[in-house]
Amino acid sequence: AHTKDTAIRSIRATIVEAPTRRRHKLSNTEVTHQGYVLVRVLLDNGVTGIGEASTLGGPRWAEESVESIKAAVTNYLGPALLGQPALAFEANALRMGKAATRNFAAKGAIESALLDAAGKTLGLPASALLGGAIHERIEVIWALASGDSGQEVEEASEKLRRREHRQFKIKFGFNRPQADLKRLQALRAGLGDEVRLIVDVNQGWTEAECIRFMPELEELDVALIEQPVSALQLDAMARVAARTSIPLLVDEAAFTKEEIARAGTMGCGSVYSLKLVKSGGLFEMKCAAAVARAHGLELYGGCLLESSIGAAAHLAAFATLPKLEWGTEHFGPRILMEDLVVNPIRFEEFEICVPDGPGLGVEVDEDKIRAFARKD
Ligand code: MUC
Ligand code: MG
Repeated sequence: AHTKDTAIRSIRATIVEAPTRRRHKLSNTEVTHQGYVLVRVLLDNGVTGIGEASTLGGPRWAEESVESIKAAVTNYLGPALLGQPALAFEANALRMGKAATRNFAAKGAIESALLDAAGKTLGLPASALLGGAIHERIEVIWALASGDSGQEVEEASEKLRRREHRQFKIKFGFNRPQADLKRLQALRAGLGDEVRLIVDVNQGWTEAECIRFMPELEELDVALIEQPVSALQLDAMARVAARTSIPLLVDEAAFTKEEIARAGTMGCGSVYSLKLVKSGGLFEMKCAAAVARAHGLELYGGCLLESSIGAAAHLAAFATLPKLEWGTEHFGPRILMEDLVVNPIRFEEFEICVPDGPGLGVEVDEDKIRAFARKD
């Protein structure tokens, strides 16, 4: 239906601040609300599409803030696409690349919205436009980030009991390393030896701290260490990777394909975290996966605490990858007090279900969006 006229008529951006169930801490920030920019595209055929750009505590995890994303969409990226066919994904990405360098979260949200609108027009899931889904469900990790080990053992135990998650990522770096290690000991003791624990330091340690504290992480059978040192210290990260028996996960250190290639060549880690906020588009995220793979890196489906809208976009691409060794951490829909869609993504038997409806397969909850929209 309406496939003839997929010209892009309008692109609008709305800032939304959605409350989280608990405080979520990282090395350099903490959040009680998730800041998103929702991008809506309208095509000439009357079909609308939605995409989401996620941030964490302002322009801290990456350089983009909700304000900068909205400005980039409204003033530069949106105008570059008006009148273009929604299905011209590659050409539209080129146009966005000419209109603005980087601004990956903004570009990723627009492309997601175009995939949603195109999929709805064609009656196909976004994954079909990305090469076709190979997987219907993906193992899903939960993050522990309150910093209170008693509360975290309780939270994780509940997830285990409900058979929602059996792998946990523990956020490090907002305490002294010694305090974080105590917390990790308590988690290992409280959750048992079977549970897979991953540690994300979010660049919080120096190389010296890694040398000192990695043996303890090995002792506690940590499965993966994410971005222990500064994203800019590739040499240090490579030396750390060479010293420890635990694989390192490259996160903030590599956004673009070139950065992934460099990190891979230098041996900065052996797993890569895929994120829309780093790739700037779902097609580009698949290219990132290929480059990482070609450098011998395994793949991890990263997140930035997206709602079901952003999670659905990531899942559409993840589902098309032959292999995602470490599964995904798209627990974002469940950390929100209220999700932004009327049909939240389902979590079953330790897995997240890839939506299979047209487009992103989620339906926006307009009341929630009105309630959480920033009034400015
Ligand atoms: C990150 O650095 O991986 C995603 C989940 C979480 O707890 O932190 C983020 C970002
Ligand atoms: Mg990380």
